[in-house]
Amino acid sequence: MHVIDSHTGGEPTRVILEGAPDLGTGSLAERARRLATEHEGFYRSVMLEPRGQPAMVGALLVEPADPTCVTGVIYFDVDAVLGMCGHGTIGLAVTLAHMGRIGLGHHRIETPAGVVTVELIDTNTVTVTNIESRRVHQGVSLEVPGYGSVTGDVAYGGNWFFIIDPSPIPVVPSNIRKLTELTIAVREASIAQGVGGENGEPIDHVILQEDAPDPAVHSRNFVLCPDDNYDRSPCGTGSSARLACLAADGRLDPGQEIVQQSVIGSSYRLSYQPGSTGGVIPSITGQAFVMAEASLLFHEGDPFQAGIEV
Ligand code: PYC
Repeated sequence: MHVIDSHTGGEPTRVILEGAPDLGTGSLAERARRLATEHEGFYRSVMLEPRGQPAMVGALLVEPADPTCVTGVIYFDVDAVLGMCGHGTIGLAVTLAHMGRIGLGHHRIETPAGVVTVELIDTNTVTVTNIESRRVHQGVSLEVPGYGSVTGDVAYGGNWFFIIDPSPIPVVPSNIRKLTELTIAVREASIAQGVGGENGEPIDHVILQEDAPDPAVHSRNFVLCPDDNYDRSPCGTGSSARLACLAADGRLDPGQEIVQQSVIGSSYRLSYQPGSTGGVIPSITGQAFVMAEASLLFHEGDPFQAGIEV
């Protein structure tokens, strides 16, 4: 299996170029469902140690259904197939440029959540214009065992987010274990208490927000992903959901740019334009770097061919 690995603000993306199962034809959403239901063993083996690493997101390249797109892509982590992935799209654009498949300028990419646009600004810098993002519930209270009541917003940015602002625990690297435990408990409480998207979609990511001490930075976040790892980047789809909340609260004007930092201090520049159905069209600018080109080998006699499952 031929792969190219990159990182976006520290968050790894593995683009799969060859050797993946054939997902057939149909919409990207249908093919993503097929990947989720029929090929779990494939995507877990590519993400799990020893071939993968914690927090890694896979980007499986597929034929786009929309011929104006340079490629179709289906993102996944070890535990879920994702609707969209912002850091992954920045990593994918830099990887396609590294392969000579795209040049500087604008390109369309099809994802299960819809078509997104990337602008390759230089070898490493990309702006992603995401699908329309929206807040669907404001100020929802959850009873979180061991933590008490927490209040947050439910918003969509290509994945489903529960966003708590301000975080009850300081968003600093020394608290990563505590932040992880809290956000897992919040996600489990949201599922147990039936809090999700407008059609009952389960919350797959949880965000804790906090004002940043640096006046040049708007805020810092901690983002829990479906695989129970935290996003090393400020999370592109999470930042989109957050922009939808800031816009809905009148805390950020269209076109106004802010800097969003992750818990490890990597950053995105964010802004939005009003969407056509009451949400926002987010722009996310970040940097990615290609780290490795590799062939993954899966030997018959390898006891960890499927990855380390504990
Ligand atoms: O950047 O959208 C994102 C993302 C989702 C999961 C990990 N990163």
